[in-house]
Amino acid sequence: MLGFEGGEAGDVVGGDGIEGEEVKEKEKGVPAVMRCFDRAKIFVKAGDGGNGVVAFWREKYVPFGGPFGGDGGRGGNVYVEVDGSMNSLLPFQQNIHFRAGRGSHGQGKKQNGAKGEDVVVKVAPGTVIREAAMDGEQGEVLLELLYPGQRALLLLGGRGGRGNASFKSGTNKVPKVAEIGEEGPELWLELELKLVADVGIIGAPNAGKSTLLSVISAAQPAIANYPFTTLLPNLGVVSFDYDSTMVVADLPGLLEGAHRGFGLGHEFLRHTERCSALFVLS
Ligand SMILES: Nc1nc2c(ncn2[C@@H]2O[C@H](COP(=O)(O)OP(=O)(O)OP(=O)(O)O)[C@@H](O)[C@H]2O)c(=O)[nH]1
Ligand SMILES: [Mg+2]
Repeated sequence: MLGFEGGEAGDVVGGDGIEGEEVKEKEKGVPAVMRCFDRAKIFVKAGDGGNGVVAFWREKYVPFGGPFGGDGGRGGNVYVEVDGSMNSLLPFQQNIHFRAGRGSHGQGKKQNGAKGEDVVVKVAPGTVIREAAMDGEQGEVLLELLYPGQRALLLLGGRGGRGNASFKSGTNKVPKVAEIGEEGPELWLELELKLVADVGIIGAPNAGKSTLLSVISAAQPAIANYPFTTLLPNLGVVSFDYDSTMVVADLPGLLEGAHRGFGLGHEFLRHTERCSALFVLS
């Protein structure tokens, strides 16, 4: 069975320097495929606003036409959306910068600039988004997205600058000023995936967890007679009835001493945080 007895933990505390070295090495040993599957760091930037413009109405038979400069367009927004077909954060290995388009500048004849293009960051269901850690302190949680299709506004684009037509007033009929657009905010984010499952199957390596999932659902996880066949959690849907189903997650094996970094460690247990029931196979 899984051992988390107090005596074991006591050994670690009492251990000498060599023990500590070993622990560090083990923690680094988490396979790369697992590290990037459920964690990612990305950069998002909302679009800058377009500049306003100084222009005047010039037309035959229209003397003193007055200020005629249009406003700049607003910068594009950054949205986050849950894509139900994604089940990992692997795409963020390739692509980590997301920048919304900038607003167009205003033009003469009171033409306002077009709005910048929005950017939509697609994430897997169950993703927690927090600000990137600063000075070792963990950032604040900004969003938690659970359901496919769920969409949230993360950053609002910068406002466009006003053109000189907007500054016309009773006391200043010929304003020769215009604003420049506001800069769009930018942010580094840390994404963390916690699978959305009703039941989690945990247990010792090679206990038959994947076999169980393959029997009760249509999922086809890798099954083999050696420990740590499963490196990434597998999901399966079990249907009881026409309209009642549950999602079951098969997780990697848990060894005695996982809290010290043995086996794959126990970081992957965060995927069980949202499960209503845990099934322990030993
Ligand atoms: N005899 C017997 N063998 C089983 C049973 N269930 C699974 N096995 C075998 O046990 C081996 C390991 O099964 P897996 O389903 O890969 O085990 P796992 O717990 O997912 O293992 P890891 O993912 O490596 O941690 C396979 O060779 C299975 O054929 C069972 O009920 N009886
Ligand atoms: Mg397995």
